[in-house]
Amino acid sequence: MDFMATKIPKKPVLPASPPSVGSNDSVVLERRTQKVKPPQMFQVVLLNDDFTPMEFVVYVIQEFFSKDRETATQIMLKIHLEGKGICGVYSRDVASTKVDQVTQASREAGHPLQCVSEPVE
Ligand code: TYC
Repeated sequence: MDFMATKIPKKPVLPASPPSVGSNDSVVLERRTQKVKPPQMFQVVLLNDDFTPMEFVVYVIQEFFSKDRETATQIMLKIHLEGKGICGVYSRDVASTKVDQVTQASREAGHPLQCVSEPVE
């Protein structure tokens, strides 16, 4: 039987500031602020057009954004009525891949559906 070497990930530790000595020999430890920001996230948005069938948009939202049929239909109708709608929020690479996959599937099916990603503010 094979055993995999596993390591329990450690909590990241902030570098401690060098202790400084106060005027009366007291030791002063300053609290450092967090330096690592969470990564920028990207929302993947579908745009409305006059030609792509509603059924195809519902299929795309289910297939590429893992939504159930009811949720996908609601998102599609929002896009149809308001012009655009968010289908999901991902890291930069995943969002970019979603845009490519949706665009390829749409062109292969002969539809002009537009899919873009934009940074979440
Ligand atoms: N407006 C399209 C129609 O009436 C439907 C549609 C919805 C198209 C959402 C694109 O992202 C879209 N057939």
